[in-house]
Amino acid sequence: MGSSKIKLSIVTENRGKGLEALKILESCGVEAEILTMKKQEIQSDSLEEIALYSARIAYLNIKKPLVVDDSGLFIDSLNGFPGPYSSYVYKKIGVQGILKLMERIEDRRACFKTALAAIIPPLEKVYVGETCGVIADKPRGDMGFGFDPIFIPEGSTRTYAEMSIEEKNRYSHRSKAYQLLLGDLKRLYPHMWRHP
Ligand code: ITT
Repeated sequence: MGSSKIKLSIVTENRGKGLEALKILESCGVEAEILTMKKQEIQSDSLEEIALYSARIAYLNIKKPLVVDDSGLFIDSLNGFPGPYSSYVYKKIGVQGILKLMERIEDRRACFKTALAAIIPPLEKVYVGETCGVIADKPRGDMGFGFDPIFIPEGSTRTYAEMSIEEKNRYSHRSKAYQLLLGDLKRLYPHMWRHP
């Protein structure tokens, strides 16, 4: 215990996202904190580019090891919409708006994707996690955030919003991206680990 020298800042304005990340990192023994800060975002079709740009700007401001995640919901029958525009679309039309667009559409397949940009000098890298599933017919559950009430991951019959954080983390796009980061951290920064 107590040998960790790096504290990782999870930069986000989205508390739900921050809590998921914190649980993943802490359960693996990496010390982390949520830093509630508005991300500077560029407009791009690439989540990876958006996340990396946001992480670089955040690093210039706080000069501490950090992660930024940019995520999106890609719906097959809508040609990947809302994808990188998920934040805007969520604010404008929300879960009900997506369900309306999906009315009478039989193909309900969709994937959530996270691009997780980490700047832990000298490491600067983007990790991608993806979980596919289907869009539910109606919202279900009151946990989580964003599009959680309408997304049912493959292998479950429940929406993300019907799952505790721990359970969502067993399926989620975000946790897959974090697992890749954790693999690198174990190799590169053994001193970050409280439990070597
Ligand atoms: P930050 O940029 O401050 O981190 P944000 O909520 O804007 O927070 P994103 O741009 O990554 O984050 O998210 C795009 C949208 O997709 C946003 O409306 C989220 O609510 C939604 N979203 C992202 N991850 C999600 C998840 O795991 N479950 C449900 N919705 C999610």
